[in-house]
Order: sequence, then structure tokens, then C-alpha cells
Amino acid sequence: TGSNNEKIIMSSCGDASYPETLIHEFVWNNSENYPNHIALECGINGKKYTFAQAKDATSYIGRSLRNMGLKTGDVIALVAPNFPDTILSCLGISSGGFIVTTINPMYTAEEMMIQLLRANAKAIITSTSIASTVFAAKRACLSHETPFIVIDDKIGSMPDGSIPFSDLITRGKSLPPVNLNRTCDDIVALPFSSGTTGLPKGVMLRHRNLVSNIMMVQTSIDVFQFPTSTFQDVIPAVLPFFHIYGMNALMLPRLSFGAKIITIPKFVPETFIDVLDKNKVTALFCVPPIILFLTASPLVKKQHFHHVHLILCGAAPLAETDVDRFYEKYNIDSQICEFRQGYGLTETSPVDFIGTGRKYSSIGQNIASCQVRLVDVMTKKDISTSGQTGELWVKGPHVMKGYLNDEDATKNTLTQDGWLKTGDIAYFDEDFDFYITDRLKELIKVKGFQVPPAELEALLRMHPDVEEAAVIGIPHERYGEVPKAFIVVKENKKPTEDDIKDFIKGKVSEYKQLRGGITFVDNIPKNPSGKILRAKMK
Ligand code: AYL
Repeated sequence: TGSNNEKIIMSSCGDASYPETLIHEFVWNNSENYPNHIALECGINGKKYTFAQAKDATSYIGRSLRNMGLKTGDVIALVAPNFPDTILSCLGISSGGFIVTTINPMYTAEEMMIQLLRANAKAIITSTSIASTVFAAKRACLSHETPFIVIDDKIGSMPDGSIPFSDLITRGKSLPPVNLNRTCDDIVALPFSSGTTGLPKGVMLRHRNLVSNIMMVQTSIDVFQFPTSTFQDVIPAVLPFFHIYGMNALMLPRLSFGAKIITIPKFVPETFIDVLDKNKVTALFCVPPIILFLTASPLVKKQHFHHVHLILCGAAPLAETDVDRFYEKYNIDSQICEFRQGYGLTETSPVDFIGTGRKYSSIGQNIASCQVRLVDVMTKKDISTSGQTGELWVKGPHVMKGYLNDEDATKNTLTQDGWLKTGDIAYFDEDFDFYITDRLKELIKVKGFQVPPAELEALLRMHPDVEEAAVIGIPHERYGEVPKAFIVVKENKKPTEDDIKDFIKGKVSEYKQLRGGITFVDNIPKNPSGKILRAKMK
């Protein structure tokens, strides 16, 4: 129990210790023990890097970026599907003393522009298959001289004036090492999240946030008897690296413990199965739709799980029955191929809870160094009884510095004494295992991806026939949730559902489309200050 009637739930794992190192140093820390092991391999074309090669390449990339005139703390946008070179870019940006803002490669040029501008990007790294879209975004909003670096992914070509990514590595070899003027308290990553309300915002994550979270998880997996993670792990990476789950729950921690990462640029069932066929995969990092795929697809066979000791699922709610079905179908020993959930947010680098292995629908318990409070939504008082729901608050060394250039949003999310309000509703049971029951915040999660309703509402209001619009998430069998719009039309206007859908189509990416449909209404319920009453709409 803390001051002011705070009822703090400490981690049963105690505190995690972590080194005061920068994230790229941390990731390659153990690599001298296995320099010739494969660190990265492309699941499509087989391109490989050993740990020694990957470590050196990271450093050369940092030097080359410096040599382009970029300065300490500049933001570099990384807009690429999962490739070995995407990982090297990410770490290279850190080793050059820069900040990486990861942009969803499936975005439209319009969506990319918004992030490039908000993040104040000074350079772009992308890949050939999406280069023309990214280039259009660049041309529309950044200066002509902005370095445009392109990974050759064997699809598409490089726009005029591009710098081939491979040049960064070859040229960097002859450049002097970067004299890094950075500490653990400096920002290194700027992923975007809409948080509890409004449009996507830059989440300022420090080196310390990323490194501490990796060690917080590592310290806890012993206590929760998680299947061990070792340098012999072989892990397919289909979850995108631009999202914090792919970045700091999969790529960076697994590499730092010596695993081999097999990159998959896009979830195509045949590609995924091909990777499972060709490799002795030891762990699977999933979102709920992938669990459904593993259970339902006729392509998936029991033998694919022969070496798998961990299936981790996070980023969206998962039903216990989905896990039961998986085990029933393949008749696999759940003690050998273990299933666990993870829970967290971009704002917490991201992991706060991991499953304890007892109940599949539970997110488990708070990990080492992660303090928790459950705050009653009505009374604002802390809850200390099992079964009672409240908003989940978390605190620890993994909590973001704040939202970039958005003091209001930061103040509304982070209390003065460092508590982060997650916007999720939870309770704990008699074993102190936690369950997420609802979302207080307006965020919609489609296949685990963030869809901020405010973004769709702003777009809908730009339609000439639309007076007012409100967007909420409705349940969807395969995607978890999908966006649905309520629209008030202007006088004498009669747009059809398809008119509106077509208007949205080219403007936002595929997963943000209004799959939940559109309902035309006479008014949208709002509170006196004009805030949409979403709970009422649902
Ligand atoms: P963001 N169950 C239910 N909802 C979840 C879960 C879960 N296991 N995990 C995340 N969410 C929701 O920023 C929740 O509403 O980061 C939360 O506030 O895209 C929101 O997603 C955050 O969305 C891991 C592996 C965390 C993955 C993650 C996901 C981070 C998602 C820990 O071990």
C-alpha cells in the first residue's frame, strides 16, 4: 500500500536489474559467444547474416547515416516490411545516435505523410516493393534533399535519386566509428499510437525503456516457468517490426539472447507454412487471428509444432476456447508446447503482464519491476479485492517519456508520479491472475492493429454529404473487431453506403476500412462537452 490510499500491486517477481547500455549495444552484448551463428535470415529469399556480420553491419549503417549529414537525435523513418535489412536498419539508426520512427508499410501515401511530418523525419529507409508510395509521400511533404534509402527486396525498383541500402554497409566500412553522445535517457524509438483518445501520436521511448522491458520479461520468465528462451531458438517473425510487439517483444529481445530470426514480409499462408516446413521452429509469436489460422488451416500439420515449446499471443483479446481447440485438433502436450498470453501497450515498451500458464484467457501477472493499480472508474478509488473491475494503471522503468509534442495527451495519460493509465478494464482472480474485460479508451483493434476512430471520423467529415460521423468497433469473428460508422447526412443529401466506403477506400489502409458497415442516423449521442458517447452507441 502506498500513500493517498494507493493500493499498489507489486510484481511477485521482484525487481529486474538491467544494464545502463544503449539498445544496440545491449542487443549485440552476447554475440561474441556465437559470432558465426545465423542471426537473421529472410524467409523468402534466404538472405542471411551471422551475428558477427549483423553486428558489424549495424555499426557501418550508423556511420554512413552520420556521413550523410544527419545529426544526433534526428528522426529517421523506417518504412519497410520484415526483412533482415529492416532489423539492421533499426539497430543501425540507434548506433548512429538517431531516433527511429517506424511506419506501417501497408499505409497509403497520405497516412505516411502525416507520420513523416509529425515525427519531423530527416531521412527515410524503405524497400523497393513499396518505394513508389513512400516516395510520393516524401515528395509531398519533405525537402528534396532528404536522404531516401532503399532496401532491394527484389520486387519493384528504386526511384531516381535513391541510395541503395547495401551502399550504407559497404561505404560505412571505411568510415570512422561514430562518437556517440547518447545516454540511456535519450529517446531511440518513436512508434505511433493513438493512446486513449484522438489521432496517432509519437510515443517517445528511451534506450532505458527498451532495455529494461527486455530484462523485466527475462527476469519474470523463470518465476512464471515460461518455456526457456535460449540461443538455440529459431523464431519466424511475421508480426511486423514497425509495431512494438514485433520490435521489442520479438526482434530485439530474441536477438539479444542469440535466437535466429526468420523474417516474413507479409502473412501469406503458403509462405508461413514454407518457413515452418524448412526450419525447426522453437517459438511462435502470434496475435489472435494467427491462432485461429493455426487451428483452422488445412495446411498446418502436427509436425509443424514438433520443436515448438512456446506459443505467445498478445495485442488483442483471446478466447480460452480458441486455445482449447488448438490442443484438441493436434493432440499436442500442453506441457511441452506451452501457450501463454502477453499484455502490454506501445506506451510501455510494450510488456506489462505475461501468462503464468494456469489459465489461457488470463493475461497472467505483472512482470518484474512493473507496478500495478486497478482504479475504480466511478469512485476513482483503488481496488484490492478479486473479481472487481477497474482501469489498469502501470508504472516502471519501461513507461514512455510521453507523447511527442503533445503535452495534453501526455498529461491525460501519465500522472505526475509516473502512473500510466492504460485505458483497459481488468480484474484479478483469487490467484492474482489478471483478465482484460473491456476497453475504456476509444481505440479499435483490427487483427491486433490500432485503428483510431478519430482518424476515420475526421476523414468521413471531409465527405461533402456528411454532417457528423462517429466510429466504433464491433466484434468480428476473424479480425477481433472491425470499424463501423454512424453518419448524420447534410440536409437533402442521400449518399449510399458504397459512396461513403469508396470515399474512404484510397485514403486509409486496408485494415482500417469500414468492414462493420455504415448506419445512417438522425443524431449522434454526445455529452454536454461534445464528446461522442461511444458506450451508448455500442
Ligand atoms: P498497442 N488481451 C487483450 N487486449 C490486449 C492484449 C491482451 N493480451 N494485449 C494488448 N491488448 C490491447 O499499443 C489493450 O487494449 O500494443 C492495450 O491497451 O498496439 C492495447 O492492445 C495496446 O495496443 C506482449 C506482446 C504486449 C504483445 C503486446 C502488444 C502490444 C500492443 C505484450 O508480450
